[in-house]
Amino acid sequence: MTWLVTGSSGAIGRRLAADLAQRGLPLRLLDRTTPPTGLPDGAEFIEADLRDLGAVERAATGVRAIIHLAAASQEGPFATMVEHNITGTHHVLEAARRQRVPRVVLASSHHVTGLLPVGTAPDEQALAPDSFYAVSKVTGEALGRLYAHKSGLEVVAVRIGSYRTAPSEPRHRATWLSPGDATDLLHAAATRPLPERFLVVYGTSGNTERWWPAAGWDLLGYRPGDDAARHPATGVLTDRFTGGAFADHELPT
Ligand code: 15L
Repeated sequence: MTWLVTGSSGAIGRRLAADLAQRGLPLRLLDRTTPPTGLPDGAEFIEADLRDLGAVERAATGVRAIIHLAAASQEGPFATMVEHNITGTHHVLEAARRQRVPRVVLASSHHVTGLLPVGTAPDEQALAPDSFYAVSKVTGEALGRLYAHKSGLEVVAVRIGSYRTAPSEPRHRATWLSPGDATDLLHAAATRPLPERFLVVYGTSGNTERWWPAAGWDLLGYRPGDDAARHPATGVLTDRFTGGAFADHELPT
């Protein structure tokens, strides 16, 4: 059965789609723009906007898992976050409920705890969003939990760290998520049996200096292959908060 990937033309989506296609998975890719690098062999592409619930529902027909990556991925005005991230995530979950898609993986963000000072180990309750963007991701997690409870969907929210080909700033020693590890983690989140219908995990590589717990990794069978410590040093950490620059931005108007 088909897998649906939203935001498939973005950085994570393009690499994920290529990797999943290589694993032989039938893919339906959804984005507002066609991928600049072309489609993986055999993948179907749907040009659609997540604000259009009907289009999202059609895309979810006959799907076994949705990996929902599409989002405004930087800080921006509150209205933009509501329109694209909160409404977009609601539409994905609602489409999954209507089309009886068994599993949805939500790309959340470590910024949901970005106002915790560096060195603080968060637990699942310790939400501290560092931006309007992070508030939209908190809301996405809340919607995921609600739909898992009320509709029988299984939902895994992955709090993605810093997705980069290689660490490039001091905080990436803790926050880095390599492309290969991202594919492994998102694939596991879409397939592994879950003890409960809702799960939240942090998404980083196996960084020796990581700040966040690995809770849920064993459950998903996620064994990261990369560690930022194996890359050249990136300088001295000056960030006070785990969210880095997001925590220092003024609120946009
Ligand atoms: C995120 O969640 C953002 O979407 C991305 O643009 C990066 O800035 C990343 O976090 C990060 O903090 O490195």
